[in-house]
Amino acid sequence: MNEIILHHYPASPVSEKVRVALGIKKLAWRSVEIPRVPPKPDVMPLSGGYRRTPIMQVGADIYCDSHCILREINRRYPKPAFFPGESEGVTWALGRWTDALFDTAVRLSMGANADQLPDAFLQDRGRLFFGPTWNAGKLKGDVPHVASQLRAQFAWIDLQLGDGRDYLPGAAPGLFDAMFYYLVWFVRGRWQGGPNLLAEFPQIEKWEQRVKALGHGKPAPMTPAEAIEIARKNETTTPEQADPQDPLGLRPHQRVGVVAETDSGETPVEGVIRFVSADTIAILREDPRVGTVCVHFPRVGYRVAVG
Ligand SMILES: N[C@@H](CCC(=O)N[C@@H](CS)C(=O)NCC(=O)O)C(=O)O
Repeated sequence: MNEIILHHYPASPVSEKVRVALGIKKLAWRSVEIPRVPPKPDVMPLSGGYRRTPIMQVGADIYCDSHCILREINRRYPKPAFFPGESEGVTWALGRWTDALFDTAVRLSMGANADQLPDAFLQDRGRLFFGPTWNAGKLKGDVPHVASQLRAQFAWIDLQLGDGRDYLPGAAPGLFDAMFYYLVWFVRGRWQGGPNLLAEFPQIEKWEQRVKALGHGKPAPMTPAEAIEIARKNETTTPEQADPQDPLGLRPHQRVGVVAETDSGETPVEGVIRFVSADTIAILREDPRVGTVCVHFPRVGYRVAVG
């Protein structure tokens, strides 16, 4: 049972990053559609409370956050390369930049659409992305400023593509394409000013078509019940691993809680450490519907609390 199962919904931009990455790897995968807002009753037994999208499942291993997902896809399927031209380190670093730019794009889209968005969605995302003191009026007033931030940073990529390369890493597509494409996809589709802003960047627009043509690999639908059954029937394939250099002194069998290091009001996921490294932490947890699952998180951007 080594199938990749992606828990996502079509309109999710971060899922689009992962779908394009699956396209670059030309992979077959299973697609479980999940709700856009909580409650997510068929996701929580798998993730232990992590509520963001997307989540990847392989058997009884659950991967939270696109960075963890992309690392795992690359570990399982090294070819075709995510990093043509040996640019792996810098690509992960650029992923942090595109994450920050995603927050900028969300600010723009929510500010511009605040009056049209369903209230439940607006309240949920406002709290999640902008913290407990967020304010729709301020978001609306900030739209021109935020557009100026996005425009200047998109211009860097247009400039880079201007040297004649077909893809961001060079002649062949790579992970950096997926990491920037989802922003273009989001800005074009979810902000009225998007098409106009993008029209300023002819190199980005030509590249956008090339990346779109890479596709999403081969998705086939799966029901949430099937995914839960797969988790229940399988055992984790993650080995126990310690890291003697870990700055927090984390070690296997310790009970911990893991949560995104933002003021987003998310619940820590609790469990017992199975695997710890500089990049990843994986914890074992139990749930009556799925038995024991191993939930993986990136270290960067996540806080681990012992006890
Ligand atoms: N750092 C996370 C961010 C994921 C994220 O914010 N995703 C959005 C959707 S694109 C989300 O979770 N929205 C709330 C939800 O789906 O419940 C990652 O890279 O996966």
